[in-house]
Amino acid sequence: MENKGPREERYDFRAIEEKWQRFWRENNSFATERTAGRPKFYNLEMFAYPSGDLHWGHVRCYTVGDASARYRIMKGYNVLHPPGFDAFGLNAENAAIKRKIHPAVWTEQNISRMEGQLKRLGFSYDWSREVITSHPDYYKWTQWIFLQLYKAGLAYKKKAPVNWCPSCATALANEQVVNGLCERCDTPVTKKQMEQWFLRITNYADRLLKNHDLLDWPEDVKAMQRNWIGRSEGVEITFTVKGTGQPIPVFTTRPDTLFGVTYLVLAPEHPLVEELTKGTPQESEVRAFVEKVIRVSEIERTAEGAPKEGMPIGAEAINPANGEAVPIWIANYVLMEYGTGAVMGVPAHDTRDFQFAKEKGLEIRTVILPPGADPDTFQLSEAYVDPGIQINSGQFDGMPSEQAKEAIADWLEQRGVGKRKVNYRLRDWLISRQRYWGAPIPIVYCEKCGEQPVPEDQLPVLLPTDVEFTGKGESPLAYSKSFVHTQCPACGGKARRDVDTMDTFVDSSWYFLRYVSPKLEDRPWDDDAVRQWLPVDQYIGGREHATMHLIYARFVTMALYDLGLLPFEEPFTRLFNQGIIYLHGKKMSKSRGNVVPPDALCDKYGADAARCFILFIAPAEEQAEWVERGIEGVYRFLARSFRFFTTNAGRFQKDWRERISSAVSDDDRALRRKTHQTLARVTEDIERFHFNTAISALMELINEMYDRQSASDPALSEAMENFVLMLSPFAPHLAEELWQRLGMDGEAAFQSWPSWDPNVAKAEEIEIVVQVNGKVRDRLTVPADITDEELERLALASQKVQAQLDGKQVRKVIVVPRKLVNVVVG
Ligand code: ANZ
Ligand code: ZN
Repeated sequence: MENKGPREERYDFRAIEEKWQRFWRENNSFATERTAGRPKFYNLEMFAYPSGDLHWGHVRCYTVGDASARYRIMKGYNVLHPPGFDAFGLNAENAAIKRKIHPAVWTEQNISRMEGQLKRLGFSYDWSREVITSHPDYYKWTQWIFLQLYKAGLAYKKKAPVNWCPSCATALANEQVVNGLCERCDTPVTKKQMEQWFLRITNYADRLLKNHDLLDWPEDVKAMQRNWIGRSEGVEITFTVKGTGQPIPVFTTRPDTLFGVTYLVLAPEHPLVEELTKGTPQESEVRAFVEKVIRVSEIERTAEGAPKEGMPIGAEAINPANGEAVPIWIANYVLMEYGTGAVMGVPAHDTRDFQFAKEKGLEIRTVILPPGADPDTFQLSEAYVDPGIQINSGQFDGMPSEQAKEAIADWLEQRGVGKRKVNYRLRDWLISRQRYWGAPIPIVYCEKCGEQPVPEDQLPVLLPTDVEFTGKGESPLAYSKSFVHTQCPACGGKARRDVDTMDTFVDSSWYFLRYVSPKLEDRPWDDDAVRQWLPVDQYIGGREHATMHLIYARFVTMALYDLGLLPFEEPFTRLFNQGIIYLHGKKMSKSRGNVVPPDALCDKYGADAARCFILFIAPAEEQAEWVERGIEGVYRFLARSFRFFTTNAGRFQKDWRERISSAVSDDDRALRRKTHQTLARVTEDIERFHFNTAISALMELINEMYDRQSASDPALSEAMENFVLMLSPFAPHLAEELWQRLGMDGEAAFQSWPSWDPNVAKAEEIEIVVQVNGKVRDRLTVPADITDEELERLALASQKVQAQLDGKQVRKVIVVPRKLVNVVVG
């Protein structure tokens, strides 16, 4: 029974939490140790964008990360667990436009607010290592990394049609366009010709794929990256323009369909289009079509079910396989940026081509017959896309199409009209942004010397302060005279700076390297510290970063490795994705305007309750709808735990280990069993990041402790001590308080994680008598806590019982709990 005496002390979480936060701060409790002879564990959560308030989505990520970090400390690791902010970005600038407050001021205000919220939640961060990407001592090194990539030929400038968000008034990387919409503001993305900087991530496409084998990551994230990279093996086949002989290479994954080509399609942007139509009657009509298509995004153009639009341009192409002339078309569904920007049309065997040919009245010629089909009567009602037998394919007739793929590729290669080729969907990473609040691109343009990198000793290229925020689509830096005009580092003559800033994903593609030596002034990182800490052992963050941050960071790490600047290729050994928190069915996020900050619940129930609650709400990897009232149950659990300890503190014996063997009562055995079972469960659950079930195991344990208060002091002490240690990763303030009140030395947070004795944890067993029609036929040894249903099932499954049944019907099964089962047959 719960003992509610008048002297009972209230669970004053406010006082407890303030006390321990002060203690941790004053003692630098979570400062990283570098020299300890323990294995290292780099535990990192994706750092936050300082949007103004921490919300429960953040709290979930950071609480999971903190439980993991605290557990690793207790497991004896030397843990690195640093905080930081991804502090550049558009919001700051939009706030500046709207509220006339400088982005730096807005950002710093938000950071200090969010720091306060993080500290209040009692996370075990080493605050001395905080990294803020908008500070010059950080972005100096972002610029330095750009220069290393530039010198290695991995950064280049190119004029290209880029994704343009008219609302954000900036160019976007392909990764930032989601279903044709701007990832930030959901505005339809258009195309615009611009000179922009790109990073050559495509050089790393194969390695980004291959290295997946090295990573302990969720399969779905790897799959998303695989799709994004989109590796595809095929053949580049050279068609020629009839009459002039100009080559038109096309990329196909299906050389086996080459004899079925009935037309050829160029992307509207293809350079041959203008050339072939100049001075022809179609010229103006073609130009009008091209202009219309160019403005539509790639995604919309190629979306399944999107209307296929196109027109013939009057010229013809020669198929190198059979010398046949086919009409050349242009169509919206062929993209200039993929393959060669030209496609051979095979309507019989490609769904898209089939639809297009039907609409445009183009010939459909079958060259692959389904296995077993009769060539004389076979009719296509839709594209046949599977393997089969070659027909109408010259010397390849009768060959299985899978084999013909290779044979035709060989044949084309031998004749010099085709070449095997691997293509990727992945595009080079566009990093120029026409915005202010980012790291300036460290390049200048000289009238005489052209493009020049800023010398490393002139870094950082500082953001100017004499800037107007217009949001009008040219970088605000372009209007800062003090910024734009500079000297050429090569000849000392007049030069202009690049006025764009870098995509903020460049900032976050290396921040995990900075934490190991965050204050270093003359280098981005200390090599010894890098060797000591990296790669990150456990990375924690949202799945939405699968194709942006997580690909970029891998690419930058690999590139730095190739440049000899890092001793490892993959930054994040193990990845955990916490599920998204929804509010009223929508993802909780600042940009959707539906954030709930943690403060109100922290005020009312405390940080420990907030932490346990967000872990308890659902399995950590699953999405969860935000329902506030669940916190009360968790709060009651903590308050009840506190009460148990205050009421029973007098019974606690520090030396219970020496006394425990004499404990033999039923209560003792039951309590000890529960303690050791809980240790086993909680340990396994934490290892697998199943924090919700770990917390329910602790709830069960405290219930058992209440139920078994008549157990001996040593058995009760064992339960109490282990309960506190297991509670510590989840509710660290309360755990520390209880630890102190038990009179223990040191802090709970730095004790060794307790182990358990499987013999003590083993379920108690009892013997059950099994009767058939009242006669004893068998005896079963079963766990004492077995359910009636399970007991009935076991009894009926007994061979001795089965032997008695002998075709007769079971009429009834009577279970007397813990004693007997009687099977009535007749
Ligand atoms: C002829 C053919 C016949 C094709 C057939 C498919 C089936 P993945 O797997 O994505 O690489 N293609 C090539 N370049 C294109 C471009 N720039 N824009 C649009 N489509 C393009 O797909 C490669 C296939 O996509 C190629 O193989 C080509 O169509 C088309 F029965 O060539 B195929
Ligand atoms: Zn110059």
